[in-house]
Amino acid sequence: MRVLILVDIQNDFLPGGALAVNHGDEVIAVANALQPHFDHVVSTQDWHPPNHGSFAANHEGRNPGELIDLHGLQQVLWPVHCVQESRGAEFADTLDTSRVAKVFVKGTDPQIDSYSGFFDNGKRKATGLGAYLKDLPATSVYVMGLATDYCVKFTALDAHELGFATFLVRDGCRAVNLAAGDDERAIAEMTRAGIKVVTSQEILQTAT
Ligand code: VGL
Ligand code: ZN
Repeated sequence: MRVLILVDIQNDFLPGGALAVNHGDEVIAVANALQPHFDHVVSTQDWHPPNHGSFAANHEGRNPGELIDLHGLQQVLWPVHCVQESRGAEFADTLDTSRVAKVFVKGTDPQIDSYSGFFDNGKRKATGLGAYLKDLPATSVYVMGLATDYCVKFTALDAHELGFATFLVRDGCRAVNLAAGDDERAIAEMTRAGIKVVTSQEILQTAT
């Protein structure tokens, strides 16, 4: 079974949001167009408590973009974003969520961040997405959403590592690009790992 994973298509990652990704809103149309062509659709949702350790505001004198050690792991500090129950954490208004069978939240533990939809950044706890996909059973997974260089990348890498044939929908992703070129570097890293890069066009042309 072919599964589409929509990564963090949430208000705070859209233009005007707390952690705005340039052109992040452009992935919504891609997500809506692709969903009817998949057997199954799931979504991840960044879902932080207000005291989350990835927020610069929770570390005195620190600013977004800085690196700290957070309980033994290197952590980029972010603006306060995707706080549980906030408007910024909601899925984009125009995202069609009617086909999303299940939402996997991540980043709920204040002590550790979670870029991947499968595990926290220390791989200490699973979100349940891996077991869920194996149970379906998913054979191939297509990953798209926000942001290419963080949550999309780590979700795709973990999917591949868990044994799913993994595809990155390139035009369905946009990057944070803290440093210029992070977008391309992330895609190169995924390609090197064995993830195949495809376009939504290619999927629609061969879709059932
Ligand atoms: C993300 C930074 C912090 C993402 C989430 O969805 O890519 N990036 N939290
Ligand atoms: Zn986050």
